Amino acid sequence: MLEFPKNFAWGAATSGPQSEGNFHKANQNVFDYWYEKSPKDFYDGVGPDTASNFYNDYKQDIKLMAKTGIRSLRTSIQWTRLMSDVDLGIVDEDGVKFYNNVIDCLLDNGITPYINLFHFDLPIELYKKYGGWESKHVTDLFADYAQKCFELFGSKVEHWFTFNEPKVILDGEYLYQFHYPLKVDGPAAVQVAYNINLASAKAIERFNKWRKENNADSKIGTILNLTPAYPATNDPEDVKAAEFATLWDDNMYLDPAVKGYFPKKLVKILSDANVLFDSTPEELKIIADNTIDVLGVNFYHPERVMRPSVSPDSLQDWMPDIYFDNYEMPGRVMNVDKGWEIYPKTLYDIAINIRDNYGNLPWFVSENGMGVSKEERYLDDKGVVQDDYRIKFIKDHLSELHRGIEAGSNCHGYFVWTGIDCWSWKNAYRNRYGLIRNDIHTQKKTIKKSGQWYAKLSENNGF
Ligand code: BGP
Repeated sequence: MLEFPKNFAWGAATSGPQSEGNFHKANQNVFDYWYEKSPKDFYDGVGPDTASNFYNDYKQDIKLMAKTGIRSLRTSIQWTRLMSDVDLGIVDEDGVKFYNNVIDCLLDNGITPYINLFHFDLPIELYKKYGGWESKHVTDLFADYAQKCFELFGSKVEHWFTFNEPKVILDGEYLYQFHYPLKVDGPAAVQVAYNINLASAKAIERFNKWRKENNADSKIGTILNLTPAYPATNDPEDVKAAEFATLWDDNMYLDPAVKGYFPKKLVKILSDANVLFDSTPEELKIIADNTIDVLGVNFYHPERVMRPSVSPDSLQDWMPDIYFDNYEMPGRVMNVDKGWEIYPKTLYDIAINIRDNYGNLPWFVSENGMGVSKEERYLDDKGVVQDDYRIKFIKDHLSELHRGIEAGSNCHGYFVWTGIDCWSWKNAYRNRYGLIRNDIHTQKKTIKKSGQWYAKLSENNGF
């Protein structure tokens, strides 16, 4: 039996835009807008309007999650639901009531809320007016919104997070065209990365002030998807490529969040390439002074890289992947549906990296899970998904995490992605990740085999 530390948080993660549905929502975010313009860009033409109907079903959904052993739920507040005017920062009473109801219902069911403030859902108005995260003004609007959240819900919420996966914002919106505005602009991506780090630090600054004034005991962090890169060989050129990929994908967010400054090596590379972000000493001081208390790590798959096939100097347009090529290791284990490698040992490597290079900061796995398409294939005659592959995936990752904890890494929780099958951006309902199945035609929710297993895992504090 692998036993986890006392008070280990067994949780699940989701987000507002992926679960709630757009009922009574005051404003549109980038996805609502994009879907309205071009539904064909979304898998099966399914948009965010209903998602998993959490807005209407939250009481029943929370009870079901409690039944599957979920003792902490990470979800997000939607800026576009909380505010009736995102530019002026005016709150919407229906939005405030909804989030109060959800938080109360979680607490009544013995589930601790972990509240994130931004999960890819930029209000479209801020993109149209100011250029979204390309604009520093938006970083101030974000800090105002964050402060409102602390004031409104801070008496009940002890775990706060500023952003989910900033790397995906860059990849999807500015580099590889899978999220609106579908740009390909390397230098803009560099500035966006900086601005998001700045926005996070500004929100933490407000939080620290609020916490002091209210004598609160709560904590704030950020959520990063870490994809450490392994070099294809020990050849120095491959090692150099892997080093850049890790600097770009992980350390560009991890270092400012935990240490308060950007990695010097990365700054030098960007500066040599003439694409360094615009910054001021005042902003860098805000970043230095407002680091996180706790880190959430989303982990799905590692990255394997090799030296680039073309020399970076011969290329005209700067893009981060001019420094490395992706490498498909022969024989690697794949989640075929998702096209992602399954390599649980990375979770151990992450645990050790945080222990040794990031001051053994308190952290937790804020997302990890197995996405499978056409999951109705695995329904038994009682209507229960027999998802043994998901149980195996979670067990394998927990084993590596446990090894990291035994080695002294300060990890205090594991949040599976996700509790209830939810809508996922462009992929809509293609990949199912839930411990609970959501029939998207009837909105009927049924606990899967993995959900029954998770309940025992949580009760026994191990497996
Ligand atoms: C993470 C996001 C989640 C979720 C998950 C699965 O990157 O934080 O929001 O979408 O990935 O994504 P997908 O359903 O596209 O496989």
